[in-house]
Amino acid sequence: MKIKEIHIYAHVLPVKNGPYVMGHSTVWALDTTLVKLVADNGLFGWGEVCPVGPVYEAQHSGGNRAALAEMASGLIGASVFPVALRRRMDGLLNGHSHAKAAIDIAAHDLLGKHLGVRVADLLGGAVTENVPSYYATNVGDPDEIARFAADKAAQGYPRLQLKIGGRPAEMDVAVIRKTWEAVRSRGTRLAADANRGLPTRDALRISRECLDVPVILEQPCNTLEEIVAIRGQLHHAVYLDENMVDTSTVLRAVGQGLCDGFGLKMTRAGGLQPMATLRDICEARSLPHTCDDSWGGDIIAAACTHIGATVSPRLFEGTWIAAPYIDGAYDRKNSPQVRDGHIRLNEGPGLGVVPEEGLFGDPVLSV
Ligand code: 0XW
Ligand code: MG
Repeated sequence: MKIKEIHIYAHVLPVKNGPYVMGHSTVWALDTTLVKLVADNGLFGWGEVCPVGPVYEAQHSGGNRAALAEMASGLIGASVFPVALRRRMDGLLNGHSHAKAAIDIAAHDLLGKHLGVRVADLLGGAVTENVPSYYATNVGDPDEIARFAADKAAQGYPRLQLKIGGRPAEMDVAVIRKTWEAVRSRGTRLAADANRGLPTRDALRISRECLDVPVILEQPCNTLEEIVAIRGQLHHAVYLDENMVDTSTVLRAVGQGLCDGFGLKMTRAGGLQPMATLRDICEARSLPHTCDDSWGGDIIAAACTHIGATVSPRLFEGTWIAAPYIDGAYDRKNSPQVRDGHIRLNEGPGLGVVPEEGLFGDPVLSV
């Protein structure tokens, strides 16, 4: 099966009851890019990439579309088998893993449809039909966040991620302490994600003043060097997210013991095929991790849920999807949604999501 046509679409996803507030940025609407691959046997597959604004990582929507345009004509006639396809993309363009991920996801969708299996089974086999999720709060007022978090825990979320950073450290200490008091009786797991937003001074203070709270510190500081410099003085487990820019960097972090787990991101990794590699590296060293992306609609949500379903449950920290924060589905019947803190795995074939015809208007590029 070879790629015959590529169609690229742009689509806006507004934040429901927005904005969404992180340590470094406040976003109201996100600009997503969808890729439709058509194969020479008439089957088609969908991929997606949607940065949560231009500041979260070194990617932006216009850049992703430019990278896709750069590769598109060179991909006509390429095999949809994921390893061969990744090598072909790497031969056409260096880097730009986020854009390549959209092609990789569409290829998995196509392959699954061709073989009559769902993507989770292509990736090694689902170990659950009900994938645990986690809720990420805004950076906000400690009492409000604690109340909100207690409500989410009561809805069945097994884990919560509190957004911190970009403000006086005592506010973040209060968010962590008050939320823990509000959810501890339920056994809800907690992470505090600064999204690179803390000076080492504040990360040290927050860890010291939350000594008795079992919270994971996710991506506390901007660079890996800053985190490594203070890691020995922190009282909490550290997960890396934004700094893990490729497989090689994850390997370095694992090999040198720089962290206790990861927030793995689908498009930063380059798609489902490299995500499966990262999943296996983590399992080899018993390192817990999430399987999510920074934002996106039903396609990215389905892709993250399929890989999440294959992770060893003892190491799985959940699949975050943007569905609770956005209105509107691409596929009303099969849109991945969070219910009782979990996401039902689509039956497939492929991703099991087929966007409604015409939803994204005319393609911005077709080859
Ligand atoms: C909670 N997330 C997966 C979604 C946000 O866009 C960022 C993020 C994270 O950094 O963990
Ligand atoms: Mg994170």
